[in-house]
Amino acid sequence: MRVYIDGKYYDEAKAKISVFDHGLLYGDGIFEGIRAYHGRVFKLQEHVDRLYHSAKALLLTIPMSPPEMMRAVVATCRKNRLRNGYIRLVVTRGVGTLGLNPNRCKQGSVIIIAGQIQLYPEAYYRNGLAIVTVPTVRNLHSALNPAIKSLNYLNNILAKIEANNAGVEEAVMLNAEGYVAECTGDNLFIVRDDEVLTPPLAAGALYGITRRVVMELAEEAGWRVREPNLTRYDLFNASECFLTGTGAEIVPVVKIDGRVIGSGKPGPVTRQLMERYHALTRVSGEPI
Ligand code: PXG
Repeated sequence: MRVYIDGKYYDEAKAKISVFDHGLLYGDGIFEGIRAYHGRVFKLQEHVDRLYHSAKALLLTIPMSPPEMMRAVVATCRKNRLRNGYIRLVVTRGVGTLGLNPNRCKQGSVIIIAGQIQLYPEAYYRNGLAIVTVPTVRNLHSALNPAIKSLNYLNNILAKIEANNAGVEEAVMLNAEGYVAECTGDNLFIVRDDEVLTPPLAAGALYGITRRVVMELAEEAGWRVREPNLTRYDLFNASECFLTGTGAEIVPVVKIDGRVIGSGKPGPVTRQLMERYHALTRVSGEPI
């Protein structure tokens, strides 16, 4: 594998970043996780736009333009002959001093890794996933806005540890008011009375690109899509529940905090959205 760092390609073993990079010292940086399907990068423009929005929020200057970034991603895929896989795009604040002042960092670093991703095991897509709500509250948007896809993912990692301790793979994170925000690496949806519902972004969720695609697909299929605040009670009494994310795609949820959701099997709306999503990934994206 050849890894892109600041305009050059390095062998995996030589792809290294300084220990004085503020991305390492403080989690001061941003990232994107992108998928390639059938020789096309899926929703590349949307991921690059979100990257630049994260950068804007952190006053982080990315040392290249968005079109240059798109070309670098495609070029890295080509270099690695990647047709189906996962692209991790990272921008760090760059090398600075041991103090946290970001102004001491002269230039940000851009890293592009084109590899593979471990999806959830196939059985979860067929049979559904059990998840739990966890005590770790989602970051307040007034503290560290969950819309920023920053390298500081400890809030999510703490929740993931709590999910693992409970013997499940994913955690539902609530915000400080107790409303559902999202999961540690996925957005959450429920189906109720022929409506497809997902928490509003202001509840403390990442502006998920898969979330947006799924909302569009659901509307096209004729379901009403809304973004109300949701409580645990709403999740327990949903007829269906599923998670969305670049890595996970659409994964059905059949149990939350021990409560069986709907029939206890992936529901018809979820299954139809999964089909429509896969169909879209077969035909759409930036050619490599
Ligand atoms: N919420 C959070 C906190 C995320 O990190 C999503 C929602 C889904 O957003 P997208 O735009 O991907 O639909 C994410 C994205 C991984 C992995 O390795 C995680 C994500 C993406 C790709 C891989 O676990 N999270």
